[in-house]
Amino acid sequence: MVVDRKILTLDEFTIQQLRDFPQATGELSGLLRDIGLAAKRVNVEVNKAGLVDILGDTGNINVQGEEVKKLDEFANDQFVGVLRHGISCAGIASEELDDIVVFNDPVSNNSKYICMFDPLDGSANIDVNISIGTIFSIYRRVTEKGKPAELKDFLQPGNQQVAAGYIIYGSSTIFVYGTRRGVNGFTLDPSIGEYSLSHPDIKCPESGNIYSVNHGHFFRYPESVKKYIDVCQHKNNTNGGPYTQRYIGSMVADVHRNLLKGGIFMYPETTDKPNGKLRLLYECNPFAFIVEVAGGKATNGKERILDVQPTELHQRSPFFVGSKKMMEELEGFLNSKDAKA
Ligand code: P6P
Repeated sequence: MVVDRKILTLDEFTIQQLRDFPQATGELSGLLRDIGLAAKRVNVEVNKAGLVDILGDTGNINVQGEEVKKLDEFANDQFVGVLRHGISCAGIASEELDDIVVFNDPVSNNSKYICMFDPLDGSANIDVNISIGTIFSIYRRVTEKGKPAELKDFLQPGNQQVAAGYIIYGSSTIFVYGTRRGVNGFTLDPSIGEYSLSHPDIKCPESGNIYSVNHGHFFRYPESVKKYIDVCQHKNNTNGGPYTQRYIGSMVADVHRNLLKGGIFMYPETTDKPNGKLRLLYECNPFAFIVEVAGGKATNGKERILDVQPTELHQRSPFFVGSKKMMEELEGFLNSKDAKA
């Protein structure tokens, strides 16, 4: 039997990465495997949503003041459960939980990583069958191993991320993660129940023609952002062709498309949301890390977003992310003198 070794599973890929770092403990591989397992369980429910009583609201409101969907809660339970019972994570933070969860058992306390995630981003789209996703971010803890993790392990700038990724539950289920060595995508093969390498060494095209923004908020955006959107509507893009606007209100789907095809995703601050809507720690930073490793750029409108020192677990941030040349064109407007007026 000829085995095609080119089609590596996620586990084979992460273990092969260990070959290049003999001193590595394999903990990161284990953590990614745990996240992948939880995502498989979420995927099963997402794929049959509508057939079973898992759609709709729980009647609860999360720390963000948003209605908690049954699938949100289910997804959160899967990730917390797998990571708590794994051996590679000292604690987690989640969009669905007010505070950090420190696993505080001898094995978990001896883990060197913590993980933050949005267990099911875009949940408002669940009931209408639009692609949704899980976003995760992994840091090395800064507190002493052997002791319980603390809040300071989570309030690290995004430039300290060891790895970040997302799972998009769409026409297929794709697990994308990046480390400083690169970004790779793995498509879930239902026939073997494994994620198989399908998008090796993802690079974000330097330019593109897609701009993603919610036009419904247009008149509440800063003037500099309005001017850039005006360019997108009236002028050719940095490739020389016309722009196209694509925005489906599910960040994982919008950013995944732009990462592969080239484009820019914007969730600016507005007059009614001066800090924007998206969360810095488990939405903005993971995608900023992935897109930067893939060759793109990410900012909060004022600075490289990965350099922002977080102060609160669920703090929000304006967010602009995408192809290098498109981001540089946007920054020309954001940094212009009248933008600072
Ligand atoms: P708006 C989904 O609720 C989400 O957090 C992101 O996935 C998405 O990009 C954004 O909000 C959409 O927000 O205000 O455009 O509906």
